[in-house]
Amino acid sequence: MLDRFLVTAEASGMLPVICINKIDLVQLEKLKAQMALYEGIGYNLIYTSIVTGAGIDEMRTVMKDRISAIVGSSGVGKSSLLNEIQPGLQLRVGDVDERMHKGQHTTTEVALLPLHFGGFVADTPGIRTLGLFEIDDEQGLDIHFPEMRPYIPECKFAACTHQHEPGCAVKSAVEGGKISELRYDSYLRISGFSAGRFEREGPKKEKKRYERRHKRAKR
Ligand SMILES: Nc1nc2c(ncn2[C@@H]2O[C@H](COP(=O)(O)OP(=O)(O)OP(=O)(O)O)[C@@H](O)[C@H]2O)c(=O)[nH]1
Ligand SMILES: [Mg+2]
Ligand SMILES: [Zn+2]
Repeated sequence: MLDRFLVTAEASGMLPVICINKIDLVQLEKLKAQMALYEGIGYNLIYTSIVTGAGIDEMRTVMKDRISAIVGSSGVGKSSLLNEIQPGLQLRVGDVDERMHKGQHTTTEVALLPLHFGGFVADTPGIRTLGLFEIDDEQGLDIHFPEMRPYIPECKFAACTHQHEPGCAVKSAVEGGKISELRYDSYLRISGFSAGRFEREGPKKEKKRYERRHKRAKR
C-alpha cells in the first residue's frame, strides 16, 4: 500500500512524505529499523503520535506554504493528526469503540482546509485499495521507483520490464542487495508482471505487451 502511494505521488509530480502515526503503540527502534529502507531511498519520514505529540511540529514544517493531501487507510489517524496540527479544525474522528467494527469510514469527503501557518491541506477519506489508473506497465512503472532509476539505462534491452529479460541491471541490483527485494516485489505486483501473470497469460501475450512497450521506447 505504501509503495502504491509513493508511485502515485511520483507519477503525479507530488513530493511524498511518509508519516507513520500512532508510534505510542509500537517499539520505535524496531519500527525505525524496518523503515530504514525508505530513508535509504531518500524519502522523508515523520513519526507521529497524537498521544505524545511527537512529530507534530515536523508535520507543520513540511506542510507550511504548500498544498498537501493526507492519505492512507481508514483509522490511521489522518483527521486526528490534522486536529493536532491545527487546533480548532474540529474534524470528526472515529471513536475507539467504533473502531472495533471493521470498515469504519469517519471522513466521508475530501475537504481542502486553509492552514493558519500558511498553505492548504486536504483531509481525505481512508481508502482500502489504491488503483493506479494513470500508470500502466507500457509507460514504464520503473522510473517511479527512484532506487531503480540509475540501473534502468544499464539493462540490455531498452524496453526491459526487469522481469525475465537477460542482462537486466535492475534484477542484478536486486540480487546484489542494492535494491530491496520488498520494493522489487512491490514493483512486480504493481506492474502486474507478478510471476503468475507470465504463466497465466503465456508467452504470446507477454510478447505482444513487450513489443508494444518496445515501440513506445523507440518513439
Ligand atoms: N494511540 C493512538 N491513537 C490514535 C492516534 N491518532 C489517532 N488515533 C485514534 O485512531 C482512531 C481513528 O482516527 P481518525 O483520525 O478518525 O482516523 P482517519 O485516518 O481520519 O480515518 P478515516 O476518516 O476513516 O479515513 C481514533 O480513535 C483516534 O483517537 C495516535 O497517535 N495514537
Ligand atoms: Mg478522517
Ligand atoms: Zn531490466
